[in-house]
Amino acid sequence: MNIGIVCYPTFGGSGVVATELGKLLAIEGHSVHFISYDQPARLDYFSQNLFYHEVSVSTYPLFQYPPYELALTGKIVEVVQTAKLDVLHVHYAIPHAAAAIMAKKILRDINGITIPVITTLHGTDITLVGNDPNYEGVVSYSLNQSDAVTAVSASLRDDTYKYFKINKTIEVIPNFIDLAKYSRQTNLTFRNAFASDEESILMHTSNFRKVKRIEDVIHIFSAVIKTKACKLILVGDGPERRNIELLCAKLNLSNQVIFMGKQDAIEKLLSIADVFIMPSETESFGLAALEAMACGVPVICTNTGGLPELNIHGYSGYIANVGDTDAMTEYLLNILESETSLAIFRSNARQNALKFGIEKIVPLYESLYKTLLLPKP
Ligand code: GMT
Repeated sequence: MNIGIVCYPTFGGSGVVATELGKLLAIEGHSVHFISYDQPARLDYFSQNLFYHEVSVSTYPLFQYPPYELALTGKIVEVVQTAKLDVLHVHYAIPHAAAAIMAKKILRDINGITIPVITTLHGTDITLVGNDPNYEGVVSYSLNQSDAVTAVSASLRDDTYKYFKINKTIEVIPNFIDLAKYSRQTNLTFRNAFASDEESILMHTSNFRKVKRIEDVIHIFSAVIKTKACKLILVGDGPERRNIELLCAKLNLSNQVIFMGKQDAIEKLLSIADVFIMPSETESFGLAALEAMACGVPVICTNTGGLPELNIHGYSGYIANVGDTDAMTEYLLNILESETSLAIFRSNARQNALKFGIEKIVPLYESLYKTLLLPKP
């Protein structure tokens, strides 16, 4: 098949999922054409089956807001024809679904070409951004006009039905992970560069947006170190980073909290962590938590969105109410109570991640593409 994938090129979850999906489809022999405004961050190697088409937006003094969506629509129309795409898979509804639907109609009306469009919803496109009254009508229309819509968790599917007027079935296809790449790689020298043998390592990775509630990570850490010697490693960058640095300074934690910034080899860092903390306000799936579990790191998270579909309370980690840092502190200390307890949680975390192996989930997308290619009865 010739498959077009539209995504954000950044380190954010939807871009990562789209890129990893495309890479595996290419390994299986499909030709995969990425369409984005920059080279996707995880598109980090050459393959004869992988192609990248850049969307460039021309500026003009009149444009306070350069028309990215139109440039994207034009690029989709072009790539569908030149690469003879069989299907177009767009990740994140805004503005990708709307651009894809406009391109689909142009191709049908002007070029006589039919291109099936699959829209995959990732989370904030529905829960934070999408239900803004300015977008709601366009998002509902674009989803209803898509040939198939998928959501990365049952919770996100239900939220979509709640916030939008959707008249079609939304299929749940959870996110996935490459279990060979994401597995614990013990490296004591690397670990000792961050913490002594007596200290545990707590970790959080994110794009440092408000929705991640990183201040809760800091409050949990400051409570945990009263009982257990620990270091906290924060990976990623974003708008909240400065506030969090200031909070650490205020609480006198600057020497125990390490800010790593954006990192590529996240599996190496996760491999030295003992517990992963994700206290998000909302989280449709929590790919970062899955990456941690695959590396054998138990997860403390909130009971929001799709997280309870991913983390099993008392098995692969613990789940608490949003903002309940006392409960999260208690659960975390419970995991770290003894070497035996930590070893059990570690092993359970990895075991739980096995359900989301890339080789189990990617065929679900492939069979969805195939259904859309069948002639309509
Ligand atoms: O909020 C982010 O972390 C980025 C955002 C994205 O689309 O890039 O993540 C969303 O999609 C990820 C991949 O499906 C999910 O794992 C995240 O849970 C989801 N984020 C939220 O719902 C806040």
